[in-house]
Amino acid sequence: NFLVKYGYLSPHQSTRTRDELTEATSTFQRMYGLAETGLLDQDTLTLMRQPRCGLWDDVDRQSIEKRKSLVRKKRYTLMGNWPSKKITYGFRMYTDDMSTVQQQDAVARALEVWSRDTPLVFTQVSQWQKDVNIMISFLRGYHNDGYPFDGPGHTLAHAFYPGQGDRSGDVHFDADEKWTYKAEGGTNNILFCTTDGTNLFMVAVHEFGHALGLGHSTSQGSVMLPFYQGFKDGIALNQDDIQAVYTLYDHVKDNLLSRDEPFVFASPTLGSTSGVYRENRGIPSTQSPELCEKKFDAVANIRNEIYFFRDNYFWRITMNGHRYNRVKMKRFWQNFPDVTVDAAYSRGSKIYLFSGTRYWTYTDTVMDAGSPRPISDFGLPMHGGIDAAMVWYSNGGTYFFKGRKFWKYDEELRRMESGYPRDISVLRDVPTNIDAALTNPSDQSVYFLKGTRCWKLDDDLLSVSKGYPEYIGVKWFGC
Ligand SMILES: [Ca+2]
Ligand SMILES: [Ca+2]
Ligand SMILES: [Zn+2]
Ligand SMILES: [Zn+2]
Repeated sequence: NFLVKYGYLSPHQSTRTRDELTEATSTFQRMYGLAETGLLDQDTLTLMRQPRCGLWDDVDRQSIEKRKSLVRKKRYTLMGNWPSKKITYGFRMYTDDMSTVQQQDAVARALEVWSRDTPLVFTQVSQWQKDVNIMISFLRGYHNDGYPFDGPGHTLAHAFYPGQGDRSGDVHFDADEKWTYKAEGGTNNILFCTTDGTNLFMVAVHEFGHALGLGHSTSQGSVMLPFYQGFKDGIALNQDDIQAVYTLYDHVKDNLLSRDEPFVFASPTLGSTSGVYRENRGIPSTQSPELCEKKFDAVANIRNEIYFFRDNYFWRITMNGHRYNRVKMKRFWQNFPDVTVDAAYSRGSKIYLFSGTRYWTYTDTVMDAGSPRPISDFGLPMHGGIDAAMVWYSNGGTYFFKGRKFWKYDEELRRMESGYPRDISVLRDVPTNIDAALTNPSDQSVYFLKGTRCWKLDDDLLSVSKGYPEYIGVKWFGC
């Protein structure tokens, strides 16, 4: 039954030979890294019984790929795309298991997983608006789409690939599951420590992948693995997921006419495994995906050059735009430990590097005595570190950012200015939880970085400048 339901055996055959069953079982075992016995042994049955997504596994392509995988093949399948990177979503039917605010939050955070590392932008709209891309419903049993749910357990949800049909992009959650809400990072809060039930956020991350055009994956760590794995903190797309989104959407040009443009390729509906598979066209760029597709940990203006930090390395761009290759932190800053830089800023010959609740100061490339020190020196809270730091040229102040708060530090008096922290919403349209911030040496403007994009601040209006956000790669790396 499982082998038929998820695409391992054809449903249009009344009799099957033992060989066909063995072959189908082997295929399943091969795809998920089990011992390839061809028998329904304990490990195999355990995995088959796990709660999962209702869509088919992409059997033919993946099993063939794995068989001849001398070279690492693309481990994702593409099922179609929307004609725009700006994608709308809405709710048609809510569940009673939690408040609508919680459902909207879980969904918004799930979409944030998809927008964080990709060029996609999501907007919630009313269910009455015409042509909503992704419509969300909680439904039970037979619900008139030919794919009935199965009561509590096993099948948790399914979704429809992008296309022009009424249901395209729609996501259905099985209303017979007990859906739970848990905020990311909420593990310390006893109220959110639910171990039973099915986490809406986790399942939503997976189903939105289908609604964006991705099929099931067997890639380690992919959010498109079909089995439910319980709540995981800090879930993110893996490299294959990100590559799939770029392949689907990179060529999509957003303009006013985009809604009327023909779809680029065929859009099979749910259950089909005959999606048109496109070879990766590559990222149109002179630079590597390292610089065009990934976020940075921190960025700083040091002596009018921009330093981009990621994973113990940095890239440097001079004022006239010359780009230097990646350099290991400790090759430049003496004795700097193997930690990730959360934030960095510089004044004169002093450089301040932050990681967690500690910071290091350097005079040029020499570490100052006493480093590292606790960030409470600045009056910053001693939990979790900070998101970003910068010197704001137009007023000379040092600023720190964390979550939705920011502080202004008085370097003369060595304390935070009164009235801080303030809410980042006073800087209109600047996102919360930014990755990095700096004053750009070439135009003396403040830029906030988050994911693959940056926001330029208009100093006078204290709001985001026209034309932003822009891609970091486009702005600085010639992507
Ligand atoms: Ca179910
Ligand atoms: Ca950061
Ligand atoms: Zn799925
Ligand atoms: Zn359905």
